[in-house]
Order: sequence, then C-alpha cells, then structure tokens
Amino acid sequence: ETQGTAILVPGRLHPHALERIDAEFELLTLEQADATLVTEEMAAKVRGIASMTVVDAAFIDALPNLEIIANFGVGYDAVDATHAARRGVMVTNTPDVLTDEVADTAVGLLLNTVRELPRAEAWLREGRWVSEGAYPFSRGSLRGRTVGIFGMGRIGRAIAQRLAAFGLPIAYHNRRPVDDVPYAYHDTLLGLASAVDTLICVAPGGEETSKAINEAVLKALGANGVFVNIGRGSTVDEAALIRALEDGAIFAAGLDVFEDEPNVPEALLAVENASLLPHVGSASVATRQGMADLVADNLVSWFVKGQPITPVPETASVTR
Ligand code: 8YV
Repeated sequence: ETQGTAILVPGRLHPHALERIDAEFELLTLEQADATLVTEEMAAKVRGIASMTVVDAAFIDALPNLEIIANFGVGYDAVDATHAARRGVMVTNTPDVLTDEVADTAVGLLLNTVRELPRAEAWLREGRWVSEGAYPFSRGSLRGRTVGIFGMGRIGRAIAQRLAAFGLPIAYHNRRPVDDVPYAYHDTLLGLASAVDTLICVAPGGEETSKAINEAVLKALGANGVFVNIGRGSTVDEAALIRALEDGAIFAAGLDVFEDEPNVPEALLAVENASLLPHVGSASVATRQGMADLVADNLVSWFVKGQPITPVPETASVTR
C-alpha cells in the first residue's frame, strides 16, 4: 500500500526521516514549498508531504491528490492547517517524543539567564579567573521567584513539574483552564504577568498568539522580571522586548526562538542581560531521531490503516 505512493519533501528534512520515507514510499523532493515549482507530474502523483517548512494554502492547492501533511515538529504554525482541514487534508505533528527534552532545555535556559552560567564559563575560558579572580556574583537567582507559564500543554506541564520540584510557586495562562493541574489559572496573559516575576512562553505560534508578549505584559513582570521563550518568536513583540531589556523594565530574558530565525537582531546580541540559544529546544540526536520516526510513522499509519498517530486538532475529523 505504501510502495509507489509519492511523498513530497519540500526544503530540508532530517536525514533519518528522508531515509524512512525513501524506503517505504516513492520520495520526491523540491527545493522549497513554492506552488510555482510544482510540475504536472508532481501534481498528479503526490499524496503526502513531509516537511519542516512553510506549507501555505497555495502549495496545498497546487497538489490536488494531497491527503496528508506530516510536519516535523510539535509546533505546526508553518502549516495552514485550517486550509488543509477545508480541503480534507490531514495534518500531523510530533508531540510527546520531544516533551521532556524541550522542558529540560527551558529549565537550563532559565538557570543560564538568572545565574549567568554561560558568561561565567566564558570568564573561565578567557583566562579571567586567573587574571582577574572570581566571576562577579550573579545579580539574579532562581530563589524566591514565582513562575508563570503561558501555554499549559504537554510541554508547559513538564516545565511546571520541574520548577515545582525546584520549590517555586507556579501559575499559568492558557486559552482554557486545564482540569488536572494544581496551579493557579489566570484568564488573561496580563493578569498572569502581573502575578509573577518569571514568565515562560510555551504557547504555540500563529495568528492567535502573534505578539501577545507585548510592552504591557513585559512591564507587568516588573524590574525583577525574567522572560523565557522556548515557543515561537512570533509570540513576542521583539522590539518591545529589546527596549524592556535595554531600559531595565525587566531584569533579563532567555530566548531559544526569534522572530526572524536564524537572524537575531544586533540589539539583542548587544544587551548583557539576555541568554540566547539557536533554537535547540528539541535538538538532541535521540529526540530528533524520535521526531523523524514519528513523521514517517504518521505517513505509514495513514496509508496502511487510514489513520495517523498524531493528528493536529484542526484536522482530527479528516478521514481517508
Ligand atoms: C523544531 C520545534 O526545531 O517542534 C517544534 O515545534 O520548534 C522544533 O522541535 C522545528 O519544528 C523544526 O523546524
């Protein structure tokens, strides 16, 4: 059932995902997900997409026999899932397999931010421990902080569990309150930001959350405020964040994601009170292998059983 079924991979994809798709299906590749690059042969053949790039409505419409888009990543803001649902096209993502990895990264980034650990290591490596003595005491600490989590999904919960074990009180904002968590719910992001001094953004990207972390939210965190983002750069008004860091409206920020990756604004590189990572939240060999397998497994399950493993909510009711 899968042999001979054409799967299109536009842009780059994890090599293990490519290998699996090549072994189980007919693998077609395209430089990028651009509707004008789709040949007549492709349009006739392609029944599935595996990708980690933007898949917009025009690209979906250029493939009339498309049945499924398997997104590499739990965040699928790059895929127009609403349009896919309208067209009866299934969309899958890669939840669960990366939850603990990303939560671990979030805690590491938070510690790096408040305790300046990367700067302290640079101090040692630059020989300054020898020439100048001890690294200055970090002005920040995790001790005494109250944590707000924006996005109480799988990863939000995993972060909350970890930080609760660190002895910190936890509160959260989410579209809806979550039944089975013991943390205080705030029905607005501004309300949450006013109640905490440490805000961790795990919310999905997309229109609904675009620039949700704005000047008012950052101000509400206060001068001791710390903002950590391991969700999507689009969720933050990056210019407002830079101003808040520059003028001391907040204390510090730890960022794994940015508005225009891989381009990080000079102004962010220039501020001392930011810890910056190149979108490595899920990027261990083992976790990326698990994500690649889930992409391939979703395609196999769809074409063999007529059901994917991890459909996104927008397309949960799409059937073959
Ligand atoms: C990936 C991610 O780097 O899962 C996600 O949502 O952001 C990361 O794990 C990304 O999706 C791959 O492009």
